[in-house]
Amino acid sequence: MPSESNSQDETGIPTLYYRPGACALAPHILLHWVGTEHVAKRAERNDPALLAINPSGAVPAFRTSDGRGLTQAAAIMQHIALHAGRGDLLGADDPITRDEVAVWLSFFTGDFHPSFWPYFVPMMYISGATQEQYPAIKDAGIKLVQSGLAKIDAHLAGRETFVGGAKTAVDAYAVPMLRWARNIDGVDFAAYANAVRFYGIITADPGVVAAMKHQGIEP
Ligand SMILES: N[C@@H](CCC(=O)N[C@@H](CS)C(=O)NCC(=O)O)C(=O)O
Repeated sequence: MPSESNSQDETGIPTLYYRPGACALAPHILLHWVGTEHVAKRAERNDPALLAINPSGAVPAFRTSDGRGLTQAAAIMQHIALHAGRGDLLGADDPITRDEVAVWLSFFTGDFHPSFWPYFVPMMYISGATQEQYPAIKDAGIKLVQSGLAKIDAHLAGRETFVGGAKTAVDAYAVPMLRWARNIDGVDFAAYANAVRFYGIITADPGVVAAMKHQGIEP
């Protein structure tokens, strides 16, 4: 189990900035999988240490062991895996697996994650939106989430991991995404049996359990 703190930055120790349950949970899980000593620090949007890395205040943000600031979950996960000599978590041992990891990480970060935005922040989608317009905007987001879930569910038929026969960064990223999907109104997560089965398996993983416990969240 890697040593982990919630309260302080320590020189030379990589630091992940997160908010509970946000997509930063994915690199947090990866830090546990690789066993790297790290600090995982809850950071509100106005936290100066977070803003120094990402002026938008979005998480995840990451301070590397040599002091560089990184943003973007996929880039942070690649750094964590490669820095720990765990290229296998990116499919590095096999060119086909590597391509598939890239495809699924891009799908999750570029397609599926943004499909939740109309639901979570409907006010972003119409200038001067009124509250009466929110249900229609949220409904559009729910349809996007359902479409993504159908694709995920079909892919997971007969599989315990997204790519190849062992865990990769994709499985870590799937955790916060499927957790959101099962917790929003309007999505019948139970209807996606393969996704439900995968989520049950992955949330019993010790690294996932540890990261969720640190963030104070339940599956
Ligand atoms: N493309 C970015 C997306 C980051 C993102 O949208 N983070 C969300 C949380 S999941 C966030 O912090 N949003 C701004 C906010 O909550 O104020 C990534 O992959 O890291």
